[in-house]
Amino acid sequence: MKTSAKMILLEGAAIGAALALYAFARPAEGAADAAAPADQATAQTVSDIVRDPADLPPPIDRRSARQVVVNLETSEVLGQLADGTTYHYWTFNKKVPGPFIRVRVGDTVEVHLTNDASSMMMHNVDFHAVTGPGGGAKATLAAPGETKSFTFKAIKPGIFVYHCATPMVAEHIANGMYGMILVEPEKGLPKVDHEYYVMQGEIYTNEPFGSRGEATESFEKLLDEKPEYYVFNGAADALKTKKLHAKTGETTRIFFGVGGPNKTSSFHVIGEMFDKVYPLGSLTSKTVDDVQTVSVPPGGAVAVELKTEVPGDYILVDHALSRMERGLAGILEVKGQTNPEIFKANADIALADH
Ligand SMILES: [Cu+2]
Repeated sequence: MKTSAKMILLEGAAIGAALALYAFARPAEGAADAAAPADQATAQTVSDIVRDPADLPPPIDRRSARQVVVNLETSEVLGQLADGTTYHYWTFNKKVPGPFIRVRVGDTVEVHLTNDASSMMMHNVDFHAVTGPGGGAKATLAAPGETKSFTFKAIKPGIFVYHCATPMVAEHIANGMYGMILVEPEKGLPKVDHEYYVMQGEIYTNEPFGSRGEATESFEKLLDEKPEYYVFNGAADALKTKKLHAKTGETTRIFFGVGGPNKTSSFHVIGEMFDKVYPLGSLTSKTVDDVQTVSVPPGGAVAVELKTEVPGDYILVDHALSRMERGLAGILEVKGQTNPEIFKANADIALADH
């Protein structure tokens, strides 16, 4: 009785400790000594952490499966969050989102994850394309300076999210640790003129939206799910500068995912309809045609295709439009001949003469 009570107490304490670790992420053991002094921190260069939406590999043209090696490096970098505002991001390969990984169904994927020696935190990766414990999270949990590896077979085609899954998971994701992996079906996807890679996330800062200087993370706002910033590809209004481009008559495919960690996106392009949607990121279900807005949950993804008919700027938004005021907007710039049969602005109509 005594022993079992003691064991329960010990187990309880262990669970408590685990929960505490889960609730409050701490720097990796021994890493605190490596912390840069404040004066060095202020001298730190500010990185452009924004992933260009055109930065993704081309379609896979091989017809057979093979072994693929994926190298990920987790790095903590000071990045530009908004005009005049920086933020200490945690990243895969120094950009948000992490690299777009493209494999084919049946491929055997060998993942190497290196946690940069300068990191303060432990990191890992959980791929939603993996069938296996934690999506690879446990196998890749790496302390600063360590490299971990695992191998998986991509048995299902689809568009999948990956993310860091180190406690507090929501914190690691909010700080920028998410990306997408496309597992192409055997015959690939239909050919299009352009492909783009866009992911939505939230950033929780102590300082109100728009404050200048280095913004710091707020646990309270994270747990309350009240972000100050909403971002496409890592930073406020980033894709207004790093635009998506197309010409009239061309078809554009956007791989769109939500890192989150918390908010569902009502993804919409102002002035367009999606001709084709691969709902929920499924590439084996029927596509859905002629859609205005598509709902994408955190940890979820979709592909949409649109043919652009009329030149102009088309704005990518989450149709929960208050978020546009907190940094969530991008531009698809369409060039080409005007197309008055489909759209034209009419001359002002004179007021009726009384
Ligand atoms: Cu992490």
